[in-house]
Amino acid sequence: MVDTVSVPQATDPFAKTPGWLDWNTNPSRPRFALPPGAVDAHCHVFGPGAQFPYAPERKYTPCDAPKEKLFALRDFLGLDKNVIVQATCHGSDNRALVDALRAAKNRARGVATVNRNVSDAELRDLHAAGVRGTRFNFVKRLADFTPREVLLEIAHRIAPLGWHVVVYFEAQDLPELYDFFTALPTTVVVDHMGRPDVSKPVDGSQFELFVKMMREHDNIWSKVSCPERLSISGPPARGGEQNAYRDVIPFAKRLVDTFPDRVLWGTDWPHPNLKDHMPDDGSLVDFIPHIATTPELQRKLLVDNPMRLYWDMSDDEEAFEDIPGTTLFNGTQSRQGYYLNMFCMSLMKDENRKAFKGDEAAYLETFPMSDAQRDAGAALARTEEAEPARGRQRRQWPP
Ligand code: 0GY
Repeated sequence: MVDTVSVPQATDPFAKTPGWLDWNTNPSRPRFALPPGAVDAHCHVFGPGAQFPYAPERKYTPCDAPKEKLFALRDFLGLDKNVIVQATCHGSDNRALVDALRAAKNRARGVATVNRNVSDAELRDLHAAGVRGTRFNFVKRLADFTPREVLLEIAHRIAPLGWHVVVYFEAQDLPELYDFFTALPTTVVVDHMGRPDVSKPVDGSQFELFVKMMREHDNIWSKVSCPERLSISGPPARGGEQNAYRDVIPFAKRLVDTFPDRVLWGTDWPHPNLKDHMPDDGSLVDFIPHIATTPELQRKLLVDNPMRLYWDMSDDEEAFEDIPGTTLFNGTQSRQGYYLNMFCMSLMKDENRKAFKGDEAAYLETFPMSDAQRDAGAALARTEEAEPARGRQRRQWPP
């Protein structure tokens, strides 16, 4: 007879919220060809909980959605970059976000959650990792109330870094939040169009208030994201569905048409807290041409606007008269070139050059490239890889 010893089952500290829907592991390949350099400007990473524990104060426990899966989706859909937004399940512990940003090597930027106790050094570290904004959440099921004066204090702390504030709220709360949002000292980016009730008319009083806020305050931007959360009529974007979420189109299209330079788009992967279906991310990409109907609007929505806001770059494509055979750079590339030149000049010192030649990795450990230099190197390398014709235009000579 064999003795049996009963071993207590380890309980999972991060058991998912009952009814939780996991992200789609089998998205369709989009039919819409994204422009080169397209940015998913709203997505999240969750955990993994064993490495980056979920916050004790969280209102839900998600499935893990680690950075590797996010980057795989980015590549599969034909996106170039991500803006990763700190999700409430991680509270103000930004470690999972920072880890993903560092791993993305300039192909991601972040929006963190910070509280009033954050130190200047912590803010600087977040900035160095790629954070460019902080998020204020007014959706009651997601976050506890924070007094307005505390949020305003935080906004003033982050403003000198050039960061913006992302706000998440529901349309019925806008009248009460309006004065607070319009008094913020930074660019303000609204998540998911302020969550309008899309059963109401697109020119009805609720959405008009949102449009008025954007019209009268040119520091306010909107993400035209999350049709899967807003749609009432559907049909849901399952398995390559091409006509998904028709009732959301007039709202998103109105914002793209009216404010083409202040709109952003994102997948919202891994789609927290959805209740009845998990969208096919490929179909979400196919939603884009319904709301941004020309190549110019698509380029602004997906490339120019997020690059300006998150990668500190203009899209100045002006070509200059030049010496025969030299490479023409636009404004962005000139700035990148400048940073790289500065790095190269540091190597004019003999001892630096010897050290660099001897052991490049060790040299970069001792004299790390600044953020701007690293960004510039990575961006130029990618431009070359992705679109050689646009990145470097050889001038014809004679003309
Ligand atoms: C979204 C939407 C939601 C959740 C969060 O941070 C979050 O937990 O943003 C939601 O439940 O509506 O943008 O991901």
